[in-house]
Amino acid sequence: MDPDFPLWLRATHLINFVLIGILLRSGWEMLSSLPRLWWSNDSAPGKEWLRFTKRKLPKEEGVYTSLMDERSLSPLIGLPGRKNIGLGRHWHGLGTTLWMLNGIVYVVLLFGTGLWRRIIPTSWDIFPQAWDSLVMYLGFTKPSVEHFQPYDALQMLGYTFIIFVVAPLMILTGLAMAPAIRNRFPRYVKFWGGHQGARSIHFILMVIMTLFIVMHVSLVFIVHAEYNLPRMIFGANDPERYAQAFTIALATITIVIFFWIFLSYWSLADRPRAQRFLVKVTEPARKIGLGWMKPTVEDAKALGKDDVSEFHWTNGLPPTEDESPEWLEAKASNWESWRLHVGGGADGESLDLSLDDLKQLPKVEYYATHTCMQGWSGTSLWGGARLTDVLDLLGPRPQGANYVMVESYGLAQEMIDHRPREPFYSVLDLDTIEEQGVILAYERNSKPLEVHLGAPVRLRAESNHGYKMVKWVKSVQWIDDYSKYGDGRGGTREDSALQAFNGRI
Ligand SMILES: Nc1nc2c(c(=O)[nH]1)N[C@H]1C(S)=C(S)[C@@H](COP(=O)(O)O)O[C@H]1N2
Ligand SMILES: [Mo]
Repeated sequence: MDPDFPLWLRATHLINFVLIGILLRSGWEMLSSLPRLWWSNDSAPGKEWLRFTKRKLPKEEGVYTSLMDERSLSPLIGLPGRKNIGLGRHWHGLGTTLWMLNGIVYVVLLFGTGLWRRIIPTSWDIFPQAWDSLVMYLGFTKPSVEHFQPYDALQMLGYTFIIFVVAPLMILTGLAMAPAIRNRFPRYVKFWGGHQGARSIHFILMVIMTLFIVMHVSLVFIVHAEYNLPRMIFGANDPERYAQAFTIALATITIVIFFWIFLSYWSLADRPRAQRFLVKVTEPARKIGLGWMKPTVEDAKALGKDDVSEFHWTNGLPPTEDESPEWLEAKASNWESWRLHVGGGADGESLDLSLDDLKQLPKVEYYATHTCMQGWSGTSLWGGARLTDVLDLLGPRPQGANYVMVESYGLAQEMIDHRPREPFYSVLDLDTIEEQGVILAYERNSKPLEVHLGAPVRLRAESNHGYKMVKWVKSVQWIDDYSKYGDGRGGTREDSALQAFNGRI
C-alpha cells in the first residue's frame, strides 16, 4: 500500500462525489423554481442576465406570481424533481451540512499529514509548467507519466482553485442568501452585490464546479488511468491492478448515480415522510448556525433610500369575491370596516382592532430586503406596528402559549395534491416574535401598503424568507402548538410545498 493515498483521502473523495451530486441536483431544483438570474436586487422583469424559460414576464406589478414561474424538472435531473422546491431546499441543506463536515475533515487531514504540499503550488514555476501541459492537451497529446508527482502542474492549479477558491466562495455566497444572515450582517450581503449578486455568483461557481467535475472525471480515465485508478481505489501505485480498479471505479460511479436518482424517487414516493426525515436531520444545523443571530434591521444603516427597488415581485394574488367578500367590502370602505382579530388571550380573551387602532401603536420603520425562497428579492422601507405590541394589548402572554398564528383573508395559491384551497396562514415561535423587524406593516416606502402586497396590513418577519409573511392579515392569535392546524407543519407553504417551519435560510 502506498501511504500517499491513505484511506481518509480516498474516503473523503468518494463522500465528496456523492454529496456534490446531491448539491448540484437540489441546486438545479431550486433554480428551476425561478429560472432567471439578475444582478439587480429588484429582480425586475426584463432585467435578467440569464434565463432558462421562454416565458415573458409582464412588466406590470401584481399580476403574475413567482409560483406561476416555477418549472418542473425531471426527477432524473432535479432532486427531487417535479416542482418540489421545499424538498429541494431541504436536500440542499442536508447536502451542504455534510459536505462542509467532510470538507473540514479533508482539509484538517491534508494539512495534518503534509499532503497539502503536492496540491498547493509553492513556486511560480507552476504557471509556465501548467501552460506546457495545457498546450499538450490542446494538441490532443498527454504529458508523459514523469510529469505527475503524483499530480502535474495543471492538476495542482485546478485542484487548488476548486478546493480553496471555488468551494469557499460557494459557501460564502450561499450563506449570503440566508435571511437570518442578511438581517444580522446586511453589509455582508451588500458586499456580494445584494441577494441577486450572491445568487448569480453562486450559479456561476456551480457552472465552474460542474465543468471541473466533467473534465476531472474524464481526464482521470484518459490520462494515465493505469496509475490514477489503482491509486484512487486501492491507494496503491500499482498499474498491475488497473483492470480491477477500473471495474470498481465504474461500478461505484454507476451505483452513486443510481443512488442520486433513488433519492428523488424515495422523496417523491412519500413527500411528507421525506420532509419529516430531512427536517429532523437538518434542523440542528439551522438552530446552531442561525438561531443565535438576533436581527438588527431597525438599527442597521446598511440600506437606505438608494437601495429601494423600483419593482417588487408578488407571490399570492389579492383575495377574490369567493375567497373573501369581507376583505373586498373592507377595501371598498377604504379599510373603515377592516378589523384585525387578536385572539388566544388568557381565558380566551380577544380584541378586534381597526387600522387606526393599529396606527396608534408606536410605529417602527426600517429598510429591509425581502427574499422569496424561490429566489427573487426586493428592498423597501417598511412601516408598521410591532407584533409584540399588538399582542400585548391582550395582556401578558397566556401560559402555554408558545406560538403565534397569523391568518389571511386570502386562500393559499395551491395546496398539496391539489386539494381545495385553505386560508393562508403562518406560525412564528416565541424567539422570532421578539425579534426586531417582526411587524404588522401597513406602509411601504412611506405610502399605504399596496393591495397586491397585502393591504391593508401584512406580516413582516425579516429574519425569515417571504413565505412566513402573511399578506391581507385577518387575525393573529396565541396558540399552544401548531400541530392541530392545517397539516400541522406550521404554515401554508410548509403544508403545501413542504418548506421548513424555520425559514431563516
Ligand atoms: N395571503 C398570502 N400571503 C402570502 C403569500 C400568499 O400566497 N398568500 N405568499 C407568501 C410568499 S411565498 C411570499 S414570497 C410573499 C410575497 O410577498 P409580496 O407579494 O408582497 O412580494 O408573501 C407571502 N405571503
Ligand atoms: Mo415566497
